[in-house]
Amino acid sequence: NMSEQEREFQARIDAGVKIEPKDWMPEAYRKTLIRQISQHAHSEIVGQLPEGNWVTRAPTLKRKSILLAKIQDEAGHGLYLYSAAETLGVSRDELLDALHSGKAKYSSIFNYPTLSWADMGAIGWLVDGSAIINQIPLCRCSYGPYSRAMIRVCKEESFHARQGYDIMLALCRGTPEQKQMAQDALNRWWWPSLMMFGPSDADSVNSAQSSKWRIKLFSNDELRQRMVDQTVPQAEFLGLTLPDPDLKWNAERGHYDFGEIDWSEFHNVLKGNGPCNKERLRTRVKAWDDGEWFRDAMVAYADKQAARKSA
Ligand code: FAQ
Repeated sequence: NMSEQEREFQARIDAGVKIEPKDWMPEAYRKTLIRQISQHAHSEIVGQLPEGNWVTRAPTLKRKSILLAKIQDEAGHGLYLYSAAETLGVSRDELLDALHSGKAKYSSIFNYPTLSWADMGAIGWLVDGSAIINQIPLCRCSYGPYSRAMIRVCKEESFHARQGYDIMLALCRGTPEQKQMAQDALNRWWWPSLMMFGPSDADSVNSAQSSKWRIKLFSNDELRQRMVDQTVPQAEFLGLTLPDPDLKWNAERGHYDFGEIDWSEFHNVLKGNGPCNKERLRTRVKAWDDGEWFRDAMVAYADKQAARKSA
């Protein structure tokens, strides 16, 4: 029992027409987009923290400047995405409140610790690699501002993935200890990276509606499979082993079969009980509080300029 307006809206989506901020849209479409885009923005912002831990410990000046540039890109993606969410009628303050009070979700992946320099390699390779696989289709999603934001974001993510793989390559061509560091990082980041794609299709509550609205163009499991198929040969080239005894090429399917994901771990991280959830949130809130004087100064300056102009 769709209304006439809803039928027209769905017809535009089916015809591949982009929905723009001032167009009529069902309330649930608006809500779903605010949910996904804001979670995505929060992920970019919190996602700076695990890598931020390694800026002062990067092995060379070159690696340090690359890592800094990458982390700054993530900040830019976050701001871009908050702007896209704001076009849907929500304020940035509301979104940040939800993040800082622990109400909002952000990607599970950023609740794992970064124990060695090799983790910078594994994150770029696997986490940014997964982000690209998830986000390339979003460049064609139905909501104009989100789809356009994704184009630049994906270009930058591909630089991030390359720099990560380059770190892994350097370590794997180094001493046996360095190669072992790379293997250890891969062992720890592999399964959490597969969890980034979300619950299995059978358990994904939002998938059916989001697909209808072309917010999702491929299912969680389809994209996860794409990630596995793409990454296995890359691991082989590095001479590293993926930590999954069930991983095997399936000629009939034309894909790699892989083992069962530990969904209890996934749900535990989503509930706030992952290894670093509390630390990440604490660090994020502290950064926000520490920046208050600066935000206040900006507002005071803007007020002064405005007063001068009207005087
Ligand atoms: N972590 O019904 P579905 C990056 C939630 S990349 C936490 O399948 P949906 C770049 C989900 O929100 C990472 N929560 O949901 C970077 C939902 O909860 P809700 C960010 C998760 O939305 C790299 C519930 O579970 N990328 O930051 C996760 O249809 C390196 C049920 O799930 C994006 O956000 C998870 N892994 O599909 C930065 C991409 N998975 O809201 C720094 C855009 C699921 O009902 C360094 N987002 N949940 O309470 C999406 O494509 C989708 O939102 C999915 C989830 C695929 C993540």
